[in-house]
Amino acid sequence: MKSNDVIKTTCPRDCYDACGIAVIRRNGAIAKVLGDPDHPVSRGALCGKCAIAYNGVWRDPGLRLSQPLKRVGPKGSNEFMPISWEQATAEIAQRLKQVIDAGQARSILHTHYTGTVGFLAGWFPMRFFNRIGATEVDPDTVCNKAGHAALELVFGNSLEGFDPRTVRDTKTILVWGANPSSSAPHHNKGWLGQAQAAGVKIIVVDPISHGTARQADLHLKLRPGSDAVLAFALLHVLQANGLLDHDFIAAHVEGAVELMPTIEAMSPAQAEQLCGVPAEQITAAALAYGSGPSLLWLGQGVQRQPQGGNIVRAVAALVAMSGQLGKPGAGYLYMNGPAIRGVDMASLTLASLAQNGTGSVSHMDLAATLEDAQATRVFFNWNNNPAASSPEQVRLRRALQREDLFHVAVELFHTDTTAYADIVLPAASFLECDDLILSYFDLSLSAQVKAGDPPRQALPNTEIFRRLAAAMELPEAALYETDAELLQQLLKQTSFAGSFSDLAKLGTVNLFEQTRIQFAGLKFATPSGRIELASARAVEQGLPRLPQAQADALPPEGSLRVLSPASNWLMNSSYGNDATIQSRLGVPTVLLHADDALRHGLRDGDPVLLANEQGELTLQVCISDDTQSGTVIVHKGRWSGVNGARYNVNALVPGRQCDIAQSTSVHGTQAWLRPVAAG
Ligand SMILES: Nc1nc2c(c(=O)[nH]1)N[C@H]1C(S)=C(S)[C@@H](COP(=O)(O)OP(=O)(O)OC[C@H]3O[C@@H](n4cnc5c(=O)[nH]c(N)nc54)[C@H](O)[C@@H]3O)O[C@H]1N2
Ligand SMILES: Nc1nc2c(c(=O)[nH]1)N[C@H]1C(S)=C(S)[C@@H](COP(=O)(O)OP(=O)(O)OC[C@H]3O[C@@H](n4cnc5c(=O)[nH]c(N)nc54)[C@H](O)[C@@H]3O)O[C@H]1N2
Ligand code: SF4
Ligand SMILES: [Mo]
Repeated sequence: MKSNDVIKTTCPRDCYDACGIAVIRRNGAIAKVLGDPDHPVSRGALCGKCAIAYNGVWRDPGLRLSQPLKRVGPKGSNEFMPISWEQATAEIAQRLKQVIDAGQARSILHTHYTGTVGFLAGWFPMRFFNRIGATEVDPDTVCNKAGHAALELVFGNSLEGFDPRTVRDTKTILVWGANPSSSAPHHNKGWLGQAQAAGVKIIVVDPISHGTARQADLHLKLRPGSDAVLAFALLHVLQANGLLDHDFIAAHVEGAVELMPTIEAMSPAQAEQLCGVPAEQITAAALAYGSGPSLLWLGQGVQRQPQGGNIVRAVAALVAMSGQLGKPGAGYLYMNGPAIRGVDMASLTLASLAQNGTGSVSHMDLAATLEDAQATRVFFNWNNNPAASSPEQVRLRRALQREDLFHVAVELFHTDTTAYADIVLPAASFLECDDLILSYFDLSLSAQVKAGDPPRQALPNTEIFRRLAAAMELPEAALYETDAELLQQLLKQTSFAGSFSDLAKLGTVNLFEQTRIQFAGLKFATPSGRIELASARAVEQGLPRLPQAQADALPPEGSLRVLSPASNWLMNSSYGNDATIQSRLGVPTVLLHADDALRHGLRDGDPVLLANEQGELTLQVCISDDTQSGTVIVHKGRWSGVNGARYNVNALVPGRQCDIAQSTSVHGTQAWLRPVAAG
């Protein structure tokens, strides 16, 4: 008789924590998915949502897709019949060839994103799309592109963050527009909690009183979209108190002198008017941050504002002019990317396979692009659920009903998006294939290890795209490399000396023995080689040369700002089909400040319509001081058909681009409240 055994693997969600997982197997089958007690981050516990989902929906044979399906009912009806892999790949290949042979390869559109951040399952399929010359819906435009583009302008690199271990030399941590209590629960309790216990001062800048903000030493609860004003006021206090680092500025910063008049004009009292944060809190935060050494955790929520690029450039000025960079205990983190660990993404995605180039569109234009019969003849979605996650939800779902659109979905589950597909291909989950995970918070490398078999005919993303390449008779060997070969090649690029099976035994390794200093040589990949607060490249992009001290106007009378941040119980839209998660979530709510509730004559538990020119949602009022007057919260990621909801908050979100890189401005959404009609 076989005994129990344990497989160490890694959570591949798009999450700062990258938890180590222990899969308990009984007779070779997965019995339980738990946190790895030996893992430095998870320390034996997964977050609540994954503990439920990995032992629920993720392994529920009744809910997982287990064979290729072909649509038999009208688009959106969710009526399918099973077909073989051969039939599915042959039909897809035939349609793709038709389009490519007609010189219309660019009208093959594909979306992909956060289903998994595994290197193979997340990026190998790009080889196929590059080879056929398809158009990619730029994934980051729905999430974090503005921040990347702005940091790229200023520092020449957005993918080099602080090494979290440097915190031992830190006095203050500024958490700006991130919500670790929800998006990084282990680092919230572990890294941040331990730092605070050791005397590090934690300051949070966020319009919402989330868990991390409530635990912080100081919470600057600013108005949404007013961050640039706050950043300039903090600089004002530094200037007034001799805390600007003039030596650092002289040696490494472009544009500081040009910014001085704006800094001098933005007193804390003036900023209080514009961003709603009491002047004395601004002063206290500036003195703590400026004294340093200080770390800045620059989150992804803040740059989803209409002026997200300007905000990030203004906050970057705070880092640069206070000299909080290039020394122990200082730095900022947006993300730690693969390149620091030696991994060359381009070697995996092979853009060089594109013989006639490829195309790219923003997620903000997805609905319009899908509507256009010339622009989109074929649509693929893989690792992505755009009918739940992307803006203009009503319009987007209508576009997906186009009878002449050939739509292929590669998924684990029937989702809001697969409902419209012509062919659905069943994918293996992370528990069912090997992969590599690189945390974007620290500098580790982790193995994702196969712990069980996929349901019936489901296959890993990599194998699905190898089969599609074969059905299309594409000749390039790179399209057929095996997972084992890919893993070996990637590992070779890192400083890890062993094989994949060596890494699998360890689970996670840190690739740097010593704490790494961010931008240690103070060399920046900008045209000047310096930190560019004044940026000629910004001007070329139609942006101001310098960050501006501006705040968004308040919503017009009768309107409210709608923030749609992450829920503790969902990972984007993932897990929304798990029954236990659904009971934790309860009915869809709108969190409303007591002042707004009073103004609208609403009480806790009342049903209400939240509407704008995009659409409307029926929600239950939840009066909460998490939010502030003028701003409501509707969490992202709900599924249709659950608790009576037809749409989620993205039915209210326009496809408006923010000020940079065609990125999302989801947190600039405005809507109004209406009573639900009686009867
Ligand atoms: N209103 C509002 N909307 C938002 C946001 C917001 O703040 N507010 N945030 C945005 C952000 S930050 C992001 S990143 C996007 C994310 O949007 P999405 O990328 O759509 O994320 P998910 O909703 O989790 O969908 C991922 C899908 O991949 C599937 N999947 C998981 N593993 C695999 C696999 O191995 N193979 C395949 N083929 N599929 C797999 C899952 O079942 C799931 O349906 O949403 C954005 N949408
Ligand atoms: N539980 C859970 N965890 C997740 C996800 C999830 O859906 N659920 N999604 C994952 C993904 S894809 C991502 S990208 C990461 C992102 O994780 P984070 O970087 O933590 O970013 P968000 O959680 O999107 O937003 C953080 C905060 O931005 C704030 N914010 C909104 N507008 C403003 C503003 O104008 N100014 C300031 N200062 N703050 C503002 C919101 O109130 C929110 O508290 O989280 C990941 N982790
Ligand atoms: S989603 Fe994040 S917190 Fe939850 S188990 Fe995965 S890595 Fe850990
Ligand atoms: Mo994201």
